[in-house]
Amino acid sequence: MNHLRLNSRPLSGARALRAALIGLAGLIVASTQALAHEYKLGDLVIDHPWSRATLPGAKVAGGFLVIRNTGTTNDRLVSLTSGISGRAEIHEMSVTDGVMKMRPLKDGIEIPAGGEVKLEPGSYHLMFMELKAPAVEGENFGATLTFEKSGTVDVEFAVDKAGGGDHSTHGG
Ligand SMILES: [Cu+2]
Repeated sequence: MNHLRLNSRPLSGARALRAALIGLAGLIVASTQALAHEYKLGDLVIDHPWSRATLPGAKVAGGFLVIRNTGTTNDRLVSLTSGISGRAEIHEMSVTDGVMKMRPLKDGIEIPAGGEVKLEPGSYHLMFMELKAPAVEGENFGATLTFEKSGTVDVEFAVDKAGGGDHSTHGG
């Protein structure tokens, strides 16, 4: 999550303070809702839900995020809903005989105690289907995630550019 790249040259106290303040100001400017946001639900931490801008006429959009389980019991992401789509599913992308395929995980994804699960392009992801509205770059859309033990949480997906997904721009 650290966006600062500190200069390795030794700094005097005053210069170091000034550099720190400038860095902090930059960090505040950079840390808009779209760049870094997280949610807590019981022992779960949901980090930076994001999506990609959809192309005209697209009927589906992906959803990506990281879920950390700081507790001592496993939990499970079992379902989600969103106003942006008629339905939403939890998917897994895999390569079978050299062909990328995705399939819905009807039992959801286990979030192991003390562990984390990354939903990211080419792997586990959320799929918003039967889109009612486009996902627009720079905007957010809401969704409700349901976990087996922890219950439900409302989150906002930050929409990146179409084809975006370089995690270095997302602080994680
Ligand atoms: Cu999918």
